[in-house]
Amino acid sequence: MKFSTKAIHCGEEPNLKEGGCGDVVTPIHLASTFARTEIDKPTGGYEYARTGNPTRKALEKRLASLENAKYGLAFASGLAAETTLILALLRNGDHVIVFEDLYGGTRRLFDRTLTNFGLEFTYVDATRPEKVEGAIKSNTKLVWLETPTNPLLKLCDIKAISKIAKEHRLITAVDNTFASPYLQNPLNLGADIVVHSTTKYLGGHSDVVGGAILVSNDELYAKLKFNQNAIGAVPSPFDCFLVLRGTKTLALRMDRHNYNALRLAEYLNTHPQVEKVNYPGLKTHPQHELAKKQMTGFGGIISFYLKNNVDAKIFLSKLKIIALAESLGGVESLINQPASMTHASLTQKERDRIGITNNLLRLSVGIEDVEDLKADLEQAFQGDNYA
Ligand code: P1T
Repeated sequence: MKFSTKAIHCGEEPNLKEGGCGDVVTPIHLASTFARTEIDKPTGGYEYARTGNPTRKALEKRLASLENAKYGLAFASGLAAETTLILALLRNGDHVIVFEDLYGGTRRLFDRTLTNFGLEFTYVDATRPEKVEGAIKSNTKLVWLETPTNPLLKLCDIKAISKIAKEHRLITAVDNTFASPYLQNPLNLGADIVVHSTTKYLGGHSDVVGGAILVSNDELYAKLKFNQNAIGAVPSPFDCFLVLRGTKTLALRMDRHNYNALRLAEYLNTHPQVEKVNYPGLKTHPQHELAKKQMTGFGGIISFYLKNNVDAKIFLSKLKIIALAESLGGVESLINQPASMTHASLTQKERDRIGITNNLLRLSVGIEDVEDLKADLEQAFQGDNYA
C-alpha cells in the first residue's frame, strides 16, 4: 500500500468476525484490565492496559507502517519515548553523540536528568558526518540525530552517518518529528530507530501530547517493549485515538504545510526587516541538495532572524492570526521565540554558540490560506518595530 492508503487503513480493520460489529474506526478501549478464562493465558490477548490496549495497538501498527518499521511503540509524550529509549538501551558509563542543534527539552533531558545516571553526551555539528566519526569513543553506544533540527532547520545525512555508526557497532536514533513519516523515513536510510513527538504533525491538531518509537530490529524491540511496560510512560486510550485520527489526514496536511511554508519562506527571504531565513526548501539553504535527496518535501517549519534593529517583542505582539505559542505541526500557524521559550533551558553561552539569539523566530506554518498568513506577517512588519 502507498502512504495515504496505509495512513487510513493499517492497524485499523473493521471487525467483521462473529461478535464484531464491523466498526470502521477503532473504539477507545477504556478498560484498565482484561478478564481471562484461564490463569496462565490472557484470553483476548490483553492483560493490563499499561502493558497493552487495543486502541494503542492500532496506533502502534499504524505508526510502524508509516515509517516502514516492523514494530511501533506509543508513549505519553515525545520525551517519554526518548527517556524510555535511553533507559532501555544504555547503561551507566555509556556515551552518546548528539547533533548539537535539537529540541531544547531533549537537551535538558540529556544534560540535566540523564547525566545524573552516569551517561555522557557529546554535542557535535552533525551537518558534517566526519564530526560524528571524530567524536566516537570506546564507550560510545548511540548516535542521536534530529533532522531537520529544531529550531535552525539544519539537516544531517542520515545515510552517511548511519553507515559510520554501523561500522563502529553503534545504534543510530533519528528524531523524525519535523519531517514526519510523510517526508522522510530514516529506517530506509539505514537508521536503527525512529522517534517522534506525535504531539506535532502526527496528531496534527494541537490537542494531544504523545510520542512514539519505531524499530525493525527484533532485539532492540524486545528491550524497548519490555521497558515501555516496565517504565510505564504510556499514552491514554483517548490520546491514542486522537493520534490515530490525526494520521489519516497527514498526507493532505503535509502537502499544504509544504506549499504554504515554501511561499512564506520566499516572502520572508526578501523582506527588508529579515536578516536570514532557514528553510530547507530555499535554494540558499546550505543543505538544499541533501534535503531534495533525503526528504520528499521540505516541511512546514521556517526559522528566521529579524534584522538586529527590529524588536522581536513588538513584531510578535502585532500578529493576529499566527499565535505566539510553543509547539508546532498543528493545522494552525504558531510562532515562537526559541531563546526565551522552547530553548530557554540551554545556557546563554550555548545558545549564542549555536545561533539561537533573541532575534531568531520559529514559525510553524499551518494549513490556513497562505495569503492570510502573509498578510498577517506583513501587517506586523508595518509601522515602527524598532527598539
Ligand atoms: O513535547 P513532547 O511530545 O514531549 O516532544 C518533545 C519533542 C521531541 N522532539 C522534537 C523535535 C520536538 O520538537 C519536541 C517538542 N517540541 C516542542 C514542544 C517545541 O515547541 O519545539
